[in-house]
Amino acid sequence: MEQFTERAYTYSDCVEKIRKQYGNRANILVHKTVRMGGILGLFSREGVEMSGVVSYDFGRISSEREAPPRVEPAPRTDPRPPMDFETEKKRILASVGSKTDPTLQLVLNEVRTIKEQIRTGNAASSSASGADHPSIIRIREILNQNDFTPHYTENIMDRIRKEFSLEDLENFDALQDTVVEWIGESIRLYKEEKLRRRPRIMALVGPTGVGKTTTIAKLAAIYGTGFTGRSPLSVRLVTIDNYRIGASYQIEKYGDIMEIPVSGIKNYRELEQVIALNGSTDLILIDTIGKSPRAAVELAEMKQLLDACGSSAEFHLAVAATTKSSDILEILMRYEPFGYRSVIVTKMDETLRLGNVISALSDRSKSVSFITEGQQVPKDIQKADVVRFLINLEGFKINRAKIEEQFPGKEKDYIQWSE
Ligand SMILES: Nc1nc2c(ncn2[C@@H]2O[C@H](COP(=O)(O)OP(=O)(O)OP(=O)(O)O)[C@@H](O)[C@H]2O)c(=O)[nH]1
Ligand SMILES: [Mg+2]
Repeated sequence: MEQFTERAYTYSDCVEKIRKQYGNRANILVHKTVRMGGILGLFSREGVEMSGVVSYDFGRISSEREAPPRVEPAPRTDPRPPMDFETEKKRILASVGSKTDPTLQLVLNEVRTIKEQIRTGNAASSSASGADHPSIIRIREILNQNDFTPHYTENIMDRIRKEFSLEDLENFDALQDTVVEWIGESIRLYKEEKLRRRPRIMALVGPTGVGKTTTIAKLAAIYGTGFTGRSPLSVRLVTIDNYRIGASYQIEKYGDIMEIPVSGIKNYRELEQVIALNGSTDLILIDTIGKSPRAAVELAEMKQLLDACGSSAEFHLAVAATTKSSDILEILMRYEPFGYRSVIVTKMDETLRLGNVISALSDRSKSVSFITEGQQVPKDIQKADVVRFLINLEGFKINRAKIEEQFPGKEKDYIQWSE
Protein backbone atom coordinates (compact mmCIF):
# COMPACT_ATOMS: atom_id res chain seq x y z
CA MET A 1 0.00 0.00 0.00
CA GLU A 2 1.45 3.38 -0.97
CA GLN A 3 1.77 6.13 1.59
CA PHE A 4 2.41 9.76 0.81
CA THR A 5 3.62 12.79 2.72
CA GLU A 6 3.49 16.25 1.18
CA ARG A 7 4.31 19.70 2.46
CA ALA A 8 3.26 23.22 1.51
CA TYR A 9 3.12 26.63 3.10
CA THR A 10 -0.66 26.70 3.34
CA TYR A 11 -3.37 24.19 3.99
CA SER A 12 -5.06 24.65 0.60
CA ASP A 13 -1.76 24.50 -1.36
CA CYS A 14 -0.96 21.20 0.30
CA VAL A 15 -4.36 19.69 -0.54
CA GLU A 16 -4.00 20.88 -4.14
CA LYS A 17 -0.51 19.38 -4.44
CA ILE A 18 -1.80 16.01 -3.25
CA ARG A 19 -4.85 16.08 -5.51
CA LYS A 20 -2.63 16.94 -8.49
CA GLN A 21 -0.35 14.04 -7.84
CA TYR A 22 -2.76 11.31 -6.72
CA GLY A 23 -6.19 12.53 -7.73
CA ASN A 24 -9.21 11.33 -5.82
CA ARG A 25 -7.51 8.15 -4.66
CA ALA A 26 -5.49 10.16 -2.14
CA ASN A 27 -6.88 9.76 1.37
CA ILE A 28 -5.42 12.43 3.62
CA LEU A 29 -5.38 10.89 7.08
CA VAL A 30 -3.51 13.40 9.20
CA HIS A 31 -1.94 16.83 9.04
CA LYS A 32 0.50 18.70 11.21
CA THR A 33 2.34 21.98 11.43
CA VAL A 34 6.00 22.00 10.40
CA ARG A 35 8.78 24.54 9.90
CA MET A 36 9.87 24.82 6.29
CA GLY A 37 12.59 26.50 4.28
CA GLY A 38 15.34 28.71 5.70
CA ILE A 39 19.07 28.19 5.95
CA LEU A 40 20.61 26.33 8.86
CA GLY A 41 17.37 26.65 10.76
CA LEU A 42 17.12 30.40 10.24
CA PHE A 43 14.35 32.21 8.38
CA SER A 44 12.16 29.12 8.26
CA ARG A 45 8.37 29.54 7.99
CA GLU A 46 5.46 27.56 9.27
CA GLY A 47 3.84 25.20 6.83
CA VAL A 48 1.62 22.18 6.86
CA GLU A 49 2.47 18.54 6.27
CA MET A 50 -0.18 16.04 5.25
CA SER A 51 0.16 12.28 5.15
CA GLY A 52 -2.10 9.53 4.02
CA VAL A 53 -2.55 6.56 1.76
CA VAL A 54 -3.47 6.08 -1.87
CA SER A 55 -6.47 3.78 -2.36
CA TYR A 56 -6.14 0.67 -4.45
CA ASP A 57 -8.68 -0.29 -6.97
CA PHE A 58 -10.50 -2.43 -4.40
CA GLY A 59 -13.00 -3.70 -6.95
CA ARG A 60 -10.23 -5.58 -8.71
CA ILE A 61 -8.76 -7.01 -5.54
CA SER A 62 -12.00 -8.51 -4.38
CA SER A 63 -12.97 -10.08 -7.65
CA GLU A 64 -9.62 -11.23 -9.06
CA ARG A 65 -7.51 -11.70 -5.91
CA GLU A 66 -4.40 -10.31 -7.52
CA ALA A 67 -1.56 -8.47 -5.89
CA PRO A 68 -2.41 -4.76 -5.58
CA PRO A 69 -1.36 -2.67 -8.59
CA ARG A 70 1.40 -0.10 -8.36
CA VAL A 71 -0.08 3.31 -7.73
CA GLU A 72 0.33 5.65 -10.69
CA PRO A 73 -0.53 9.34 -10.71
CA ALA A 74 -4.28 9.75 -11.20
CA PRO A 75 -5.23 9.34 -14.84
CA ARG A 76 -7.20 12.29 -16.10
CA THR A 77 -9.70 10.04 -17.85
CA ASP A 78 -10.66 7.61 -15.07
CA PRO A 79 -14.01 6.25 -16.25
CA ARG A 80 -15.13 5.28 -12.72
CA PRO A 81 -16.70 8.04 -10.65
CA PRO A 82 -14.44 8.94 -7.68
CA MET A 83 -15.40 7.09 -4.53
CA ASP A 84 -14.70 8.55 -1.14
CA PHE A 85 -12.61 6.73 1.41
CA GLU A 86 -15.40 6.08 3.90
CA THR A 87 -17.63 4.52 1.23
CA GLU A 88 -14.81 2.26 0.12
CA LYS A 89 -14.05 1.30 3.70
CA LYS A 90 -17.69 0.45 4.40
CA ARG A 91 -17.93 -1.65 1.27
CA ILE A 92 -14.81 -3.58 2.18
CA LEU A 93 -15.92 -4.06 5.77
CA ALA A 94 -19.23 -5.45 4.56
CA SER A 95 -17.47 -7.98 2.39
CA VAL A 96 -14.92 -9.05 5.01
CA GLY A 97 -17.72 -9.42 7.50
CA SER A 98 -18.50 -12.71 5.82
CA LYS A 99 -14.82 -13.73 6.25
CA THR A 100 -14.63 -14.92 2.68
CA ASP A 101 -11.73 -12.79 1.53
CA PRO A 102 -8.48 -12.92 3.51
CA THR A 103 -6.77 -10.56 1.04
CA LEU A 104 -9.17 -7.79 1.91
CA GLN A 105 -8.71 -8.43 5.62
CA LEU A 106 -4.97 -7.93 5.14
CA VAL A 107 -5.45 -4.70 3.23
CA LEU A 108 -7.76 -3.35 5.88
CA ASN A 109 -5.40 -4.20 8.70
CA GLU A 110 -2.66 -2.41 6.83
CA VAL A 111 -4.81 0.71 6.42
CA ARG A 112 -5.59 0.70 10.14
CA THR A 113 -1.95 0.32 11.14
CA ILE A 114 -0.74 3.08 8.84
CA LYS A 115 -3.50 5.42 9.98
CA GLU A 116 -2.66 4.76 13.63
CA GLN A 117 1.11 5.25 13.09
CA ILE A 118 0.65 8.53 11.29
CA ARG A 119 -1.90 9.75 13.78
CA THR A 120 0.36 9.04 16.78
CA GLY A 121 3.26 10.89 15.16
CA ASN A 122 1.02 13.80 14.43
CA ALA A 123 -0.33 14.10 17.96
CA ALA A 124 3.13 14.39 19.40
CA SER A 125 4.33 17.15 17.12
CA SER A 126 1.33 19.31 16.35
CA SER A 127 1.27 22.91 17.54
CA ALA A 128 -0.92 25.97 17.36
CA SER A 129 -0.42 27.87 14.16
CA GLY A 130 -1.97 29.69 11.28
CA ALA A 131 -1.59 26.52 9.22
CA ASP A 132 -4.35 24.78 11.20
CA HIS A 133 -7.45 23.45 9.50
CA PRO A 134 -10.02 26.23 8.92
CA SER A 135 -12.47 24.57 11.37
CA ILE A 136 -9.85 24.70 14.15
CA ILE A 137 -9.12 28.33 13.35
CA ARG A 138 -12.83 29.11 13.54
CA ILE A 139 -13.21 27.42 16.93
CA ARG A 140 -10.22 29.39 18.24
CA GLU A 141 -11.84 32.64 17.07
CA ILE A 142 -15.11 31.78 18.84
CA LEU A 143 -13.28 30.91 22.07
CA ASN A 144 -11.35 34.20 21.90
CA GLN A 145 -14.57 36.08 21.26
CA ASN A 146 -15.96 34.57 24.49
CA ASP A 147 -12.82 35.57 26.45
CA PHE A 148 -11.74 32.03 27.32
CA THR A 149 -8.27 32.06 28.92
CA PRO A 150 -5.32 31.28 26.59
CA HIS A 151 -4.52 28.17 28.64
CA TYR A 152 -8.05 26.80 28.30
CA THR A 153 -8.20 27.63 24.58
CA GLU A 154 -4.90 25.83 23.88
CA ASN A 155 -6.14 22.75 25.72
CA ILE A 156 -9.21 22.66 23.49
CA MET A 157 -7.05 23.19 20.36
CA ASP A 158 -4.75 20.33 21.33
CA ARG A 159 -7.66 18.05 22.06
CA ILE A 160 -9.25 18.75 18.68
CA ARG A 161 -5.96 18.03 16.88
CA LYS A 162 -5.62 14.76 18.75
CA GLU A 163 -9.19 13.51 18.55
CA PHE A 164 -10.40 14.77 15.17
CA SER A 165 -9.19 13.40 11.85
CA LEU A 166 -8.98 15.70 8.87
CA GLU A 167 -12.12 14.10 7.55
CA ASP A 168 -14.01 14.75 10.82
CA LEU A 169 -12.92 18.38 10.82
CA GLU A 170 -14.87 18.93 7.62
CA ASN A 171 -18.08 18.55 9.63
CA PHE A 172 -18.03 21.85 11.53
CA ASP A 173 -21.42 21.36 13.20
CA ALA A 174 -20.31 18.07 14.75
CA LEU A 175 -17.02 19.65 15.83
CA GLN A 176 -18.69 22.59 17.56
CA ASP A 177 -21.21 20.29 19.28
CA THR A 178 -18.30 18.30 20.69
CA VAL A 179 -16.45 21.43 21.81
CA VAL A 180 -19.59 22.70 23.58
CA GLU A 181 -19.84 19.32 25.30
CA TRP A 182 -16.19 19.54 26.42
CA ILE A 183 -16.84 23.03 27.75
CA GLY A 184 -19.88 21.75 29.66
CA GLU A 185 -17.84 18.91 31.13
CA SER A 186 -15.24 21.40 32.37
CA ILE A 187 -17.80 23.23 34.55
CA ARG A 188 -17.68 21.91 38.11
CA LEU A 189 -20.83 22.29 40.13
CA TYR A 190 -20.46 22.70 43.88
CA LYS A 191 -21.84 19.84 45.89
CA GLU A 192 -22.96 20.99 49.27
CA GLU A 193 -21.87 18.89 52.16
CA LYS A 194 -24.66 17.61 54.31
CA LEU A 195 -25.07 19.79 57.35
CA ARG A 196 -24.06 17.95 60.49
CA ARG A 197 -24.21 20.56 63.21
CA ARG A 198 -25.65 23.94 63.90
CA PRO A 199 -25.02 26.70 63.26
CA ARG A 200 -23.95 26.42 59.66
CA ILE A 201 -21.75 29.46 58.98
CA MET A 202 -21.43 30.83 55.48
CA ALA A 203 -19.28 33.91 54.78
CA LEU A 204 -19.17 35.67 51.45
CA VAL A 205 -15.91 37.32 50.43
CA GLY A 206 -14.86 39.05 47.24
CA PRO A 207 -13.83 42.26 45.48
CA THR A 208 -15.69 45.55 45.96
CA GLY A 209 -19.07 46.07 44.37
CA VAL A 210 -19.56 42.57 42.95
CA GLY A 211 -22.88 42.11 44.75
CA LYS A 212 -21.90 40.39 48.02
CA THR A 213 -24.45 42.18 50.21
CA THR A 214 -27.23 41.72 47.67
CA THR A 215 -26.34 38.03 47.34
CA ILE A 216 -26.28 37.56 51.12
CA ALA A 217 -29.78 39.07 51.24
CA LYS A 218 -30.93 36.70 48.48
CA LEU A 219 -29.47 33.71 50.35
CA ALA A 220 -31.14 34.87 53.55
CA ALA A 221 -34.48 34.98 51.73
CA ILE A 222 -34.00 31.51 50.21
CA TYR A 223 -33.10 29.89 53.48
CA GLY A 224 -34.90 32.05 56.01
CA THR A 225 -38.28 32.97 54.53
CA GLY A 226 -39.62 29.83 52.89
CA PHE A 227 -39.49 31.71 49.61
CA THR A 228 -38.45 28.55 47.75
CA GLY A 229 -41.29 26.50 49.15
CA ARG A 230 -39.20 24.65 51.75
CA SER A 231 -39.75 25.25 55.45
CA PRO A 232 -37.74 28.26 56.63
CA LEU A 233 -34.59 27.88 58.68
CA SER A 234 -33.64 30.15 61.53
CA VAL A 235 -31.15 32.57 59.98
CA ARG A 236 -28.99 35.38 61.36
CA LEU A 237 -27.22 37.96 59.25
CA VAL A 238 -23.87 39.29 60.38
CA THR A 239 -21.97 42.16 58.82
CA ILE A 240 -18.36 43.06 59.45
CA ASP A 241 -18.88 46.08 57.22
CA ASN A 242 -19.58 48.36 60.16
CA TYR A 243 -17.33 51.25 59.21
CA ARG A 244 -18.60 52.44 55.88
CA ILE A 245 -21.46 54.86 56.10
CA GLY A 246 -24.53 53.24 54.58
CA ALA A 247 -23.01 49.76 54.36
CA SER A 248 -24.59 48.37 57.53
CA TYR A 249 -27.78 50.31 56.77
CA GLN A 250 -28.09 48.33 53.50
CA ILE A 251 -28.03 44.92 55.20
CA GLU A 252 -30.15 46.09 58.14
CA LYS A 253 -32.80 47.22 55.69
CA TYR A 254 -32.87 43.77 54.10
CA GLY A 255 -33.02 42.20 57.55
CA ASP A 256 -35.97 44.42 58.52
CA ILE A 257 -37.94 43.52 55.41
CA MET A 258 -37.36 39.78 55.80
CA GLU A 259 -37.66 39.86 59.59
CA ILE A 260 -34.23 38.30 59.95
CA PRO A 261 -32.01 39.58 62.79
CA VAL A 262 -28.78 41.40 61.88
CA SER A 263 -25.63 41.82 64.00
CA GLY A 264 -22.88 44.28 63.15
CA ILE A 265 -19.46 43.35 64.49
CA LYS A 266 -16.21 45.29 64.60
CA ASN A 267 -13.59 42.78 65.67
CA TYR A 268 -12.64 39.17 66.27
CA ARG A 269 -14.02 39.09 69.81
CA GLU A 270 -17.43 40.44 68.82
CA LEU A 271 -17.73 37.93 66.01
CA GLU A 272 -16.81 35.09 68.36
CA GLN A 273 -19.52 36.28 70.78
CA VAL A 274 -22.24 36.49 68.14
CA ILE A 275 -21.49 32.94 67.04
CA ALA A 276 -21.44 31.66 70.61
CA LEU A 277 -24.78 33.35 71.36
CA ASN A 278 -26.41 31.82 68.29
CA GLY A 279 -25.51 28.19 68.84
CA SER A 280 -29.03 26.99 68.06
CA THR A 281 -29.45 29.09 64.91
CA ASP A 282 -29.58 27.02 61.74
CA LEU A 283 -27.62 29.35 59.53
CA ILE A 284 -25.38 32.36 60.08
CA LEU A 285 -24.70 34.36 56.91
CA ILE A 286 -21.75 36.74 57.08
CA ASP A 287 -21.44 39.74 54.77
CA THR A 288 -17.88 41.03 54.48
CA ILE A 289 -16.15 44.18 53.25
CA GLY A 290 -15.23 44.24 49.58
CA LYS A 291 -11.47 44.18 49.14
CA SER A 292 -9.33 44.70 46.11
CA PRO A 293 -7.54 41.41 45.47
CA ARG A 294 -4.27 43.38 45.45
CA ALA A 295 -4.75 44.80 48.96
CA ALA A 296 -2.79 41.94 50.51
CA VAL A 297 -2.48 43.43 54.01
CA GLU A 298 -6.18 44.30 54.27
CA LEU A 299 -7.12 40.85 53.02
CA ALA A 300 -4.90 39.26 55.65
CA GLU A 301 -6.48 41.42 58.40
CA MET A 302 -9.98 40.46 57.30
CA LYS A 303 -8.97 36.81 57.23
CA GLN A 304 -7.68 37.09 60.82
CA LEU A 305 -10.98 38.58 61.96
CA LEU A 306 -13.00 35.89 60.19
CA ASP A 307 -10.93 33.16 61.84
CA ALA A 308 -13.30 33.78 64.79
CA CYS A 309 -15.89 31.77 62.82
CA GLY A 310 -13.98 28.57 63.55
CA SER A 311 -12.76 25.88 61.23
CA SER A 312 -16.16 24.59 60.20
CA ALA A 313 -17.18 27.92 58.63
CA GLU A 314 -17.63 27.90 54.87
CA PHE A 315 -16.24 30.68 52.73
CA HIS A 316 -17.61 31.39 49.30
CA LEU A 317 -16.11 33.82 46.83
CA ALA A 318 -18.28 36.24 44.84
CA VAL A 319 -17.00 37.14 41.37
CA ALA A 320 -18.83 39.28 38.83
CA ALA A 321 -19.37 37.66 35.43
CA THR A 322 -18.40 40.98 33.85
CA THR A 323 -14.78 40.65 35.03
CA LYS A 324 -12.24 39.80 32.36
CA SER A 325 -10.66 36.37 32.49
CA SER A 326 -7.15 37.49 33.51
CA ASP A 327 -8.63 39.43 36.46
CA ILE A 328 -10.78 36.46 37.52
CA LEU A 329 -7.65 34.30 37.58
CA GLU A 330 -5.96 36.82 39.85
CA ILE A 331 -8.99 37.11 42.16
CA LEU A 332 -9.24 33.32 42.48
CA MET A 333 -5.58 33.20 43.43
CA ARG A 334 -5.52 36.15 45.88
CA TYR A 335 -8.51 34.87 47.83
CA GLU A 336 -6.99 31.41 48.13
CA PRO A 337 -6.00 31.94 51.83
CA PHE A 338 -9.71 31.96 52.73
CA GLY A 339 -9.99 28.37 51.54
CA TYR A 340 -13.25 29.22 49.76
CA ARG A 341 -15.33 26.21 48.82
CA SER A 342 -17.14 27.62 45.85
CA VAL A 343 -17.51 30.62 43.62
CA ILE A 344 -20.76 32.53 43.34
CA VAL A 345 -20.96 34.16 39.93
CA THR A 346 -22.83 37.47 40.13
CA LYS A 347 -24.19 39.84 37.49
CA MET A 348 -24.69 37.09 34.91
CA ASP A 349 -27.43 39.29 33.44
CA GLU A 350 -24.92 41.95 32.45
CA THR A 351 -22.93 39.93 29.94
CA LEU A 352 -23.27 37.31 27.24
CA ARG A 353 -19.61 36.37 27.43
CA LEU A 354 -19.13 33.65 29.98
CA GLY A 355 -15.97 32.06 28.61
CA ASN A 356 -14.00 34.18 31.09
CA VAL A 357 -15.75 32.61 34.09
CA ILE A 358 -15.92 29.05 32.73
CA SER A 359 -12.26 28.92 31.74
CA ALA A 360 -10.78 30.72 34.76
CA LEU A 361 -12.69 28.41 37.13
CA SER A 362 -11.64 25.38 35.16
CA ASP A 363 -7.98 26.49 35.00
CA ARG A 364 -7.97 26.78 38.81
CA SER A 365 -10.19 23.72 39.41
CA LYS A 366 -12.87 25.73 41.24
CA SER A 367 -16.54 24.90 41.44
CA VAL A 368 -19.51 27.21 41.11
CA SER A 369 -22.43 27.09 43.54
CA PHE A 370 -24.83 29.95 42.72
CA ILE A 371 -25.36 32.43 39.97
CA THR A 372 -27.12 35.76 40.36
CA GLU A 373 -28.70 37.56 37.47
CA GLY A 374 -30.29 40.78 38.58
CA GLN A 375 -30.70 43.27 41.37
CA GLN A 376 -33.97 41.97 42.71
CA VAL A 377 -33.95 40.37 46.12
CA PRO A 378 -34.70 37.53 46.47
CA LYS A 379 -35.72 36.31 43.05
CA ASP A 380 -32.55 36.85 40.97
CA ILE A 381 -30.48 33.95 42.28
CA GLN A 382 -30.37 30.30 41.38
CA LYS A 383 -28.25 27.23 41.85
CA ALA A 384 -25.59 27.06 39.19
CA ASP A 385 -26.27 24.69 36.33
CA VAL A 386 -24.23 23.84 33.27
CA VAL A 387 -26.93 24.61 30.70
CA ARG A 388 -27.25 28.21 31.93
CA PHE A 389 -23.55 28.76 31.15
CA LEU A 390 -23.63 27.04 27.77
CA ILE A 391 -26.72 28.63 26.26
CA ASN A 392 -25.09 32.02 26.40
CA LEU A 393 -21.89 31.16 24.59
CA GLU A 394 -21.51 33.57 21.71
CA GLY A 395 -20.76 32.29 18.23
CA PHE A 396 -21.64 28.63 18.83
CA LYS A 397 -24.78 27.17 17.34
CA ILE A 398 -26.25 25.78 20.55
CA ASN A 399 -28.51 22.78 20.39
CA ARG A 400 -30.43 23.36 23.62
CA ALA A 401 -32.27 20.04 23.64
CA LYS A 402 -28.97 18.21 23.25
CA ILE A 403 -27.14 20.03 26.03
CA GLU A 404 -30.12 19.63 28.36
CA GLU A 405 -29.91 15.92 27.72
CA GLN A 406 -26.14 15.89 28.26
CA PHE A 407 -26.25 17.98 31.43
CA PRO A 408 -29.58 17.17 33.01
CA GLY A 409 -31.43 18.89 35.82
CA LYS A 410 -30.17 21.18 38.44
CA GLU A 411 -30.55 20.39 42.09
CA LYS A 412 -33.73 21.84 43.44
CA ASP A 413 -32.89 21.85 47.12
CA TYR A 414 -30.57 24.49 48.48
CA ILE A 415 -29.28 23.08 51.73
CA GLN A 416 -28.89 19.42 52.50
CA TRP A 417 -29.56 18.59 56.10
CA SER A 418 -28.61 15.31 57.65
CA GLU A 419 -31.08 14.85 60.49
N1 LIG B 1 -27.20 43.56 37.28
C1 LIG B 1 -26.94 43.07 38.49
N2 LIG B 1 -26.63 43.88 39.48
C2 LIG B 1 -26.38 43.36 40.70
C3 LIG B 1 -26.40 41.96 40.92
N3 LIG B 1 -26.09 41.74 42.22
C4 LIG B 1 -25.87 42.95 42.76
N4 LIG B 1 -26.05 43.92 41.86
C5 LIG B 1 -25.92 45.38 42.03
O1 LIG B 1 -24.54 45.68 42.19
C6 LIG B 1 -24.39 46.82 43.06
C7 LIG B 1 -23.44 46.47 44.19
O2 LIG B 1 -24.07 45.48 44.99
P1 LIG B 1 -23.63 45.18 46.49
O3 LIG B 1 -24.42 44.02 46.95
O4 LIG B 1 -23.72 46.41 47.32
O5 LIG B 1 -22.13 44.82 46.25
P2 LIG B 1 -21.03 44.47 47.35
O6 LIG B 1 -20.16 43.43 46.80
O7 LIG B 1 -21.67 44.20 48.65
O8 LIG B 1 -20.25 45.84 47.39
P3 LIG B 1 -19.20 46.28 48.51
O9 LIG B 1 -19.79 45.95 49.83
O10 LIG B 1 -19.09 47.77 48.28
O11 LIG B 1 -17.94 45.61 48.23
C8 LIG B 1 -25.79 47.17 43.53
O12 LIG B 1 -26.28 48.20 42.73
C9 LIG B 1 -26.59 45.88 43.29
O13 LIG B 1 -27.96 46.14 43.07
C10 LIG B 1 -26.72 41.09 39.81
O14 LIG B 1 -26.77 39.87 39.90
N5 LIG B 1 -27.00 41.72 38.62
MG1 LIG C 1 -21.48 45.10 50.52
